[in-house]
Amino acid sequence: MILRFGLAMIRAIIAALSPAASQATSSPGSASGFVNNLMPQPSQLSAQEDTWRFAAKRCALAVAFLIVVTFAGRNSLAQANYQPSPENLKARQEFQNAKFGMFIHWGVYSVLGSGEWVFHDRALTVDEYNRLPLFFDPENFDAKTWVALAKAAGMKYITITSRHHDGFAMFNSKVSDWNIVQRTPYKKDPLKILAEECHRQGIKLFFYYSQLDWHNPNYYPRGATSWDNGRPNRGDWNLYLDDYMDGQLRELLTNYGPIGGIWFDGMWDKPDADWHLARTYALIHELQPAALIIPNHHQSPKPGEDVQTFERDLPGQNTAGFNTTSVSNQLPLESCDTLNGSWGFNIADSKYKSPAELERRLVQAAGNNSNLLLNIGPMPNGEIQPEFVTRLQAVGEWLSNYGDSIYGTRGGPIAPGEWGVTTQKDNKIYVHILSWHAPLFAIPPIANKVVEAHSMLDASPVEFTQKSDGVVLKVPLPKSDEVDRVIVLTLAASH
Ligand code: FHN
Repeated sequence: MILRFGLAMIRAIIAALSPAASQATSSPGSASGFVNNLMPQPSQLSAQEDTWRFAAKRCALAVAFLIVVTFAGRNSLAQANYQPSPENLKARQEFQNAKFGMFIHWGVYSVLGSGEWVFHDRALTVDEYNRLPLFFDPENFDAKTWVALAKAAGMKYITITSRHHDGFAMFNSKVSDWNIVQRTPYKKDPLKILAEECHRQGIKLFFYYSQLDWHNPNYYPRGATSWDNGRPNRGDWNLYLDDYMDGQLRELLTNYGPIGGIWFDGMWDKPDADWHLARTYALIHELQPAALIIPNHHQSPKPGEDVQTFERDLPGQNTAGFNTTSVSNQLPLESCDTLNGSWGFNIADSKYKSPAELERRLVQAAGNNSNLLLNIGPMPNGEIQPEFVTRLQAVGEWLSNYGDSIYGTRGGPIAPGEWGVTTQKDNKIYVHILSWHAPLFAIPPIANKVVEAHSMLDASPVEFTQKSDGVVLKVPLPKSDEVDRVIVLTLAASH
């Protein structure tokens, strides 16, 4: 619309500046006279008038072009000139303080126990996939147990798939009947139940929302992951974004109380498409200013986004091949990973990470100034498999001793390395030693004077010497099952 408006403006300005136009309005004459007036002969204009009009026309064109570029860019790219509201800035701080979240991939795909990409991986048709919801009846789903488990693990927020790439809404959506209430024997809205329980237990709830859709015909032109699954070779992209997607987002942001934010995924399927981000981001920030927009598009952050997230890697790393962009020093950071190797329930995946690996991962995330969002894929009956439960509980136990060195901290003053990381909070630096082999441990210089050092394990004092070229800590060798030796350094107040 803005583009059309801009073009109309250009036309109007040119017409207004055209000598023919002024002549035409001053002496309209007959129809044929009007046409003639639009095409004045060069001889009719003085050279001076000609130059002036040419310059004015160029100037008007430049102004109109600027209007078009400014507004069209705003519409098609992202929420330009976005100024986060005070509520949003506060929510960002709280998000950073939270440090540890539970990621949940749960959908009708869980029935097949083959992960959330099974629709695509088996190249099923839409008609075939439509049968799946008929078998989804999570009779043992108990929101209280899920939220209690997150809390026992020391997690402070939950991010759950409101819909994945199959487009199936795991909530009561009026926008389409492709949803859990209308298509499954369960007939209830688990997100509503979960949201209420999260509010009761003081856990923030975020909704994962896939922009990529393998089911809706209006997701057209289709993207890189498409296959011939029986959808027609036509569709209305604008309808998909503005009516369907924004309609569902409006539901998620109005029917579930205050939510933590929206975790977007799937833009990478059509990286060059116009996703109407300005519109969608503005809608979210308007409905809930404190809701954080967390896009997993694997690109640099765009205006309107509130958190930069990294898939299967810490910020700045790229072992998984997703994270090629630089790390923002403005936005809160998050890194997501799986507890075994899968996102959605995978019956054949037993590659569970040990509690020690998970704890290490959490420490490394915190030392890299990032949150860790750790994924589990519940089973189709609504239960969380015991292999996940025991590991999460073990991490929670570890956090009950070491939480002070994680929650509410930011990345510390020393660059993370193979040896470990530092975190910091107020006048404390937490030195997390993840690997050491000698009784003395040296770290680079710290600006403030260290006035005290102790081990978090048993509060025993740690001997240290601080010189201009660094701090040396005397650290007894680790116990065989020790994951992280945390030395707390207390700093003198700076003058
Ligand atoms: O394709 C998805 C995948 O299924 C999963 O949801 C992860 C979570 O970060 N994101 C996508 C891949 O980037």
